[in-house]
Amino acid sequence: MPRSHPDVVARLRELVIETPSWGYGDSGTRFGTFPQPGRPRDVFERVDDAAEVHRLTGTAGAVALHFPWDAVDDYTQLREHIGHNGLRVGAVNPNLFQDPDFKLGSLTNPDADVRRKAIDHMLECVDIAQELGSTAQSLWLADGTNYPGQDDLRERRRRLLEGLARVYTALPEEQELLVEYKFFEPAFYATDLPDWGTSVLTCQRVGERARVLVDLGHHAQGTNVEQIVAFLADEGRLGGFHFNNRKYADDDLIVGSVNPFELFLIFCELVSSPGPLPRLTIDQSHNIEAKLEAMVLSVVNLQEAYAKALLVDRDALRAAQHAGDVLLGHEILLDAYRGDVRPICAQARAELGAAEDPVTELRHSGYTERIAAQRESHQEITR
Ligand code: RM4
Ligand code: MN
Ligand code: MN
Repeated sequence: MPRSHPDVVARLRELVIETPSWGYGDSGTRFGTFPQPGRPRDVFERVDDAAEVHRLTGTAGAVALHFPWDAVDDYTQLREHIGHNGLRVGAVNPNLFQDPDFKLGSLTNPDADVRRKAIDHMLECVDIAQELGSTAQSLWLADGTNYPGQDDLRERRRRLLEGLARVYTALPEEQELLVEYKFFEPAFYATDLPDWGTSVLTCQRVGERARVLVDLGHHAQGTNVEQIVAFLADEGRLGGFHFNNRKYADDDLIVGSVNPFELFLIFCELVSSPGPLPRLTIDQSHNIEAKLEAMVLSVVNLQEAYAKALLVDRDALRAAQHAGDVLLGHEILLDAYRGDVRPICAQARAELGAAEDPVTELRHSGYTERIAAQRESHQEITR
C-alpha cells in the first residue's frame, strides 16, 4: 500500500535540511563574481538569511558552517545568535584548500610541518564544534597531484590515514567525521580522496563514527549516484549529502533543477533504508540567480523529492521485483514520480507555520529589499 497523505505530511514535518553559510555570501566562477545587493557582511548576517529560509520553508532548521570563513572571536555569541534565530548549528567544515601552505596538499603534504598545520586546523574545528554544539566535522580534502610522478600515491594515502587517525582520536563522542570525495578539481591528475570507494575504505580504517558524504556534483558523467547511496547505506557508512545539481562538473546549481529524477531516486534509496535519514546539507554556489530565492527553491525541491519517494508503493515494488517483471517496478517508481506533491508539501509547510508558496512569499515579503537597504548603507556592523 502506498503511504497515506497524512503520513507523508507527518514525515515531511520532521525533515531537516542544513543550509550552508557559504551559500549566502558572494560567490562566482573562476572568471568573475556578480555581487548581489544585501549580501551578508559576516556570519551573523549569513545566519539571519538562513533563518529567513527556514521561516519560509519550515525545513531548513540548521546551518552548516565553514572555517575560517565563519570564524569569530566569541563563539558563545554566535551560538546564541543562531539559537535566537530558531536554528541550530549543522556540520562544521574545516577549510584545507586556501592557505598557500597547502599548495602541495594539506593532510597529505610531503612536508611534515604542513601536515601538522592541517591537523591543527582540524583539531581547532573540533573545539569550535564543541563550543557551538555541532555534532559533525565535514571534511572535503582538496589534496591531490597534477602530474604523474609528482608525489608517491601510496605515501600520500598513508599520510592521510595518519592525519585522520590523529583527528579522530580527539573527536568527542557526539561528533562524527564525514569524509567527502571528489574525482577532480583542484587537482587534475590524482585526487587523494577521488571516489566513494576510497572514502569508505578510509572511514573503515579511521573508526565507526567516520562516514562518507556524497556531494551530488562530485562524480563523473553518468555515474549512478543512487546506487552509491544504496551501497553506502547498506554498509552503515552513509554519513550524509551535499545537495546541488550539475550538468557537466561540480556546477553547484539549484538542487533538483537539472536532474530532478536522479534526486527522486536518491530519496527512494533513503526512504527504503532503515533508521533515520542521514545528514542532509545543501552545498551550492549561486552565481547569477537571486541567492535567497535559490536556497528556498532548493529546499522546496528537496521536500518534493522526499514526498514523492514516500509515495512509492513499496509492497507492490517488491512484489514486481521478486516476480522478475522488468517494467512493472519501473512503472511503480514513475507513478510516484509523476504525482503532484505540491499540495502535500504546502500543507506540511503550513502546519509548520511556514509559507505555502515560499518563493512567492519571499518575493512579496520585502526581506530582500530590507536587507539591501540595511546592509548597503555602509554602516559599521555594531555587535
Ligand atoms: C567543494 C566541496 C566542499 C565545499 C567547497 C566550498 O567543491 O564541495 O564540500 O566545502 O567546495
Ligand atoms: Mn561539497
Ligand atoms: Mn563541490
